[in-house]
Amino acid sequence: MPFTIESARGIFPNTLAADAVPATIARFNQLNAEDQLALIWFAYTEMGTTITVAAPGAASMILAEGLLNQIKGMSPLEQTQVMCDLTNRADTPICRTYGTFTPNIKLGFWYELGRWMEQGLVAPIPEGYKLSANASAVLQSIRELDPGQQITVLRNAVVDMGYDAAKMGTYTPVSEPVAPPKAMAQRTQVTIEGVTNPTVLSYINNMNANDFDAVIELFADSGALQPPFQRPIVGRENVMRYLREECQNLKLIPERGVVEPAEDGFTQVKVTGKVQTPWFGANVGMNIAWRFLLDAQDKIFFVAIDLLASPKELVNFVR
Ligand code: 45D
Repeated sequence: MPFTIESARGIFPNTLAADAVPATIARFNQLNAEDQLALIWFAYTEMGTTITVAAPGAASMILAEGLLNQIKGMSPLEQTQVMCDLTNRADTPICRTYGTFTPNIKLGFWYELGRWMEQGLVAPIPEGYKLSANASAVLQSIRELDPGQQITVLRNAVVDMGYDAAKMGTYTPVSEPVAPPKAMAQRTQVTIEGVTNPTVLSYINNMNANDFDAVIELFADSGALQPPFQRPIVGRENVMRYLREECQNLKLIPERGVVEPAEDGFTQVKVTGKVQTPWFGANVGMNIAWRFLLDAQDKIFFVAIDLLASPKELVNFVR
């Protein structure tokens, strides 16, 4: 039977993803808005003592500026209400605007609000706020995750806030401008122990160069990319939009992999290694697997990116 996107998702089924991340988010979502806000505040400030977040690029700040200034001009009570609305995904003008932001703009928005909360320009989490027992338990679970999983929980919490853009009909997403790809002289070439497949190498090298035109050429027309804990993004046009909106300035550091024939002349390749996000740079190396399914023409029919459960998974090539 020929592969479908659905069946392709099951290649290398023994890959253990960090299920603690969606499990923690599900528990977080059960909490009331005050607890959610205070919990993120505590998690973020505790994290900040060991790993620092890089200031967002000027572009994402400018794009969030309108909302930020509107909030800065409010009374403390109104400011708290806006933050609760965002957390509750309420249907308000501010929540709708936030909903049009791509993840990096949402993160930049909260980065700035967090600084203003520290400086007293925006209503802080009340001094001595006591988390509920459930919220304390969720915070404790977050403390026990590895840094790559912690930052994924925080990112997902931020991405989920605001009014759900899927309910908005047509809208223009607010996203950072796409920087030109790296100059040829500045590009790096990776080597992957056990993998010489040119499509896979080219995928990694072009991602690292922000050369999304070259990356998309590697995909089959109806090819798909599945980000961690998400449904596959299907088709070149959709994948290209995702690359431009969410994948700038990542650093992919593959280490090793396996290449095997699959049905219908397809090839399956699993690569493991680290990925760094521009938000944390070399401070946080996420343990990642790429599970590629290449068609007979060596085009990417499917690639899943998994956040791995533990560093042990970096050497797990059991099928
Ligand atoms: O609510 O090959 C306050 C793909 C309190 C592409 C706050 C990839 C109140 C293909 C503290 C103010 C992309 C899939 C909030 C590879 C409150 C590909 C603020 C993988 C919210 C490899 C909180 C890429 C703040 C990966 C400011 C895996 C939180 C990328 C900030 C992963 C959190 C990137 C930040 C991750 C989190 C980035 C900045 C996980 C950033 C996380």
